[in-house]
Amino acid sequence: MDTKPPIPLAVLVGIQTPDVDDIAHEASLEELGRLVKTLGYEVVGTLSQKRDGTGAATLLGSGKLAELAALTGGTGVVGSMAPLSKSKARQRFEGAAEAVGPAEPEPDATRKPEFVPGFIIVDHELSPSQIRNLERATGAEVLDRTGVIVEIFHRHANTREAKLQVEMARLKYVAPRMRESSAGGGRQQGPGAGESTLDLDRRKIRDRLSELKDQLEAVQRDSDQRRSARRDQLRVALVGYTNAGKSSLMRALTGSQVLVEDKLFATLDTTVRALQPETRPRVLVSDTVGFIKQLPHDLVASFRSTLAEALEASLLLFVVDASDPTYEAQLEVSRSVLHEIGADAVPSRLVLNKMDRVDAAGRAKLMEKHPDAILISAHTPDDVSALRDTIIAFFEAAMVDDVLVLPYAKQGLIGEVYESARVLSEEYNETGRVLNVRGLPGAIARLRRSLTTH
Ligand SMILES: Nc1nc2c(ncn2[C@@H]2O[C@H](COP(=O)(O)OP(=O)(O)OP(=O)(O)O)[C@@H](O)[C@H]2O)c(=O)[nH]1
Ligand SMILES: [Mg+2]
Repeated sequence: MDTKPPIPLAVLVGIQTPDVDDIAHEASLEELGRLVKTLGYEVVGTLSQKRDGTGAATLLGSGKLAELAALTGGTGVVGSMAPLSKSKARQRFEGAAEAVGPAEPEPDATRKPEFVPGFIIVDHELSPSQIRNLERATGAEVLDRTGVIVEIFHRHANTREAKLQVEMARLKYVAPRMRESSAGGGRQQGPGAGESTLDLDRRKIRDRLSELKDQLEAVQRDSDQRRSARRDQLRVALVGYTNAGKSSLMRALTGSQVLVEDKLFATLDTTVRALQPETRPRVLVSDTVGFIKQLPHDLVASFRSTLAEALEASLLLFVVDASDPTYEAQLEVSRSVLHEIGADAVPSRLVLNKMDRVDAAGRAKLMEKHPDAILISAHTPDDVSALRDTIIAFFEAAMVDDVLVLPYAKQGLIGEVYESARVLSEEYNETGRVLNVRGLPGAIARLRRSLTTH
């Protein structure tokens, strides 16, 4: 069968609290729209509500709620008798509990004609009961920003480590929502009677989480080993908001074919490649997962190890899309995530990217505001080559000259020396090969240790 499933349609709902101005509110909704698109849904309408607090049962006033329900074909009231089509959180949990099976968009087509939006996406974190109430009133499936982000990570995770991490984050997100939705669920019949389905589900989730934790630890031991083999190498990491152009710079700097897409969260795994043309010693560049505002806390925690690459770099290139009117807010978010994972102690340089889309006046303003920043377009080879020079200069400044003696019995280690330091000259004496080297102090100390131990 080659009939494509219909594209799920969605309505966006923005909640504007008094602390958020119109521009930020619009930008946030626009970003949510892009996230929803990344998920494969089509946005067919947007609705905004100004709100003093966000604790209300449905978050929306009755007028807006009726407006929304008219779009989705619901009743507009939270009547307690209105049944939920089927516990959505439960369906999602069942999907989540099956190893890492993809949960395709659930086109909640039950009873709905194709052109009626089946999804409502709220640009705010919702409590489980707010989700339930909104679903009752609108007849559509409701997701909040966090739910969308968790879902994107779930679909895009590639490596085993990322998959395990995302499944953990997803279960943690789904579990409390499931609790509420299945709270009315009956008791089990037969064996195990007395244990409600809810208890069973909770136990299943707990078991699965501890299983995932064990698997993750094993995978992480492997990657820790790989990382420690790269310790003391010259390493720079590209970090920053999603869609800022990190992978584009990675491509340009290393000649690698990493994925570049005009999509949020195109990259979910860290890639490491050598700076091209190659230097001596080599400089390794890491491309990393992008940040976004309100990144769910569990995802921040679970991506700590993906970002461990960045943590161990000697230099962070903080990439920003300078052509985005909200770049400063994005910069703020990225800074706070890096702070949260403890990476703010690593030396960093601000890279204002996409300057090809900024006019002369904008450029002047940026230069005044960020005098130390590197202004660049990832699409301009001269800019990329200047950035390469900056990276090299950073490491050169940190390098020291020293002398290492490679005993004749240890000639096999010469490759290691060349890998982590630059050999300026060498001569032979009665003890072995005497090498004048230049490298990072840590790398030289490590080499000296391996040359003198037996
Ligand atoms: N005009 C312009 N577009 C750029 C520039 N750099 C990147 N882009 C575009 O911006 C979009 C996102 O680029 P990516 O390199 O995938 O961004 P990223 O930071 O890796 O994004 P994630 O992996 O999603 O976090 C793509 O469409 C790129 O072609 C630039 O300097 N100028
Ligand atoms: Mg990327």
